[in-house]
Amino acid sequence: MKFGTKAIHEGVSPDSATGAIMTPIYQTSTYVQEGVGNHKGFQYSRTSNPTRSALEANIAAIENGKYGAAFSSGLAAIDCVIKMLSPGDEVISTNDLYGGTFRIFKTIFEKYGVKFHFVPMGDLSAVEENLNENTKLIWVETPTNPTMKIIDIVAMGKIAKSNNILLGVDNTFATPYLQTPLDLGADIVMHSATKYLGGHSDVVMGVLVVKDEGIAEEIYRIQNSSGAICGPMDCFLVLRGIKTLHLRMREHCKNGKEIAEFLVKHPKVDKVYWPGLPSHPNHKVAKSQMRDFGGMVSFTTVGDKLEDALGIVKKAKLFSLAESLGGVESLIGHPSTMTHAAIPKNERKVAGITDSLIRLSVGIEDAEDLIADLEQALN
Ligand code: P1T
Repeated sequence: MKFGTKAIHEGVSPDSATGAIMTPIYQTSTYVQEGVGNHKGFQYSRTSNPTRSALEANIAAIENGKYGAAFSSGLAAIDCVIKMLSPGDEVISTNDLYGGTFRIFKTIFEKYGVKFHFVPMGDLSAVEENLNENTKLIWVETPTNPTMKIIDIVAMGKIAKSNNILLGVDNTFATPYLQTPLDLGADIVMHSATKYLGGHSDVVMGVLVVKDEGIAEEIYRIQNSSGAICGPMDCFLVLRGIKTLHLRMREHCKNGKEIAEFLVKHPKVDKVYWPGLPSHPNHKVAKSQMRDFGGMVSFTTVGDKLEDALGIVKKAKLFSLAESLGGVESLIGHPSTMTHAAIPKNERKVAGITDSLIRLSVGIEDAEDLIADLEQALN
C-alpha cells in the first residue's frame, strides 16, 4: 500500500457498535468486565484505550514499523526511551538538537547516572571516539533543530549494529512521508506529534515506533508504569491530522524550496539552512535518505547582529512569532532566545545557533504572500 492510503486507512476501521467511519473518542477511564479477567481487551485507559490504540497502529504503519506508542508530549516519548537505560549507561547524541531534548538529557537523566556525549555527527569518527562498553544508545535528530544538519542514518545504523547498541531517530522534522528511519537501520523512531503529524497546532503529543517485539514490550511497560499517556481527544486530533499528512507535506516542501531560494538571493541574508539546496553541506546524504526536503528553513543575517534578528521576527506578520513548528500556518522563531535558550551559549555557538539565526516553519499558505512578508520584514 502507498503512503496516502496507509495514512488514511491503517489502524482504523468503522466503529463496530455504530458504523461511525471516524474512530470514536473513547472518553473513558475504565471498562466493565463481565467477570474477573473477562473483558474486551481494555481494562484501564492508562494501559490502553481504543482511540489511542488506533493511532498507535496507524503511526506504526506509516513509519513501516510494527508497534506504536503514544505519549503526552514529544519529551515524554524521549523520557520513555532513556528510561530503558540504567545508571552507568552512556548515550551518544547529536550536538545540534531541540533545546528541550538537551535539557531532559542533561538536567534530568544525568542526575540518575546516565552519561550523554553531544557530538557533531557529520563526522563519524566523533561518534566512534565516544563509543565504549557502557554505550547503549545513539540518539540522532535529522534534520537537526534548528540548523538543518543531516545525519547519515544508514552510517549510524551500521555503527549501532556492529556495537550491539540501539539507534533512536527523532523524525519530527522529516515526518514518515519524507523519511522512514526504520528502513534505514534505526531501532526506534520518535516524533513530537505536536508538529507535522498533528499538523494544526492544536495538540501536544509524542510517539515512538519500533519493529522489535522485545523493545516494544519494554516501551509499553514504561508507558504503563510511568503513565505519561495522552488523552483520547488528542489521539483523535492526531489521527485526523495524519490523514492529510502527505498533502500537507507536499505543500510544505514546495513552499520551503521557494523561500530558501528567495533567502539565498537576498542581500541582507548570510547563511541559509535548507537541506534541499545543492550548497547545503549534507545535501548528498539528504538526497539519499529523504524523499524531499521539508518546510523548515533557517537563516542568519549579514553581520550576525542580535538586534537585526529581533527586528525581523517582530516585523513579520504572516509568519507568527511563536515556538513550535509543523502546523499549516507559518511561524518564525529566534532559537537562541526561544526554543534553544536551555543550551549554554558556548555549546549553541558550536552547533551554529548564533545571535542572528532565525528559524522558519514554512506553512502551506501561498508562497508569494509568505515571500512578500519576509521581504518587508527584512527590509
Ligand atoms: O514539544 P514536545 O511535543 O514535547 O516535543 C519536543 C520536541 C522533540 N523533538 C524535536 C525535534 C522538537 O522540535 C521538539 C519540540 N520543538 C519545539 C517546541 C520547537 O519549537 O522547536
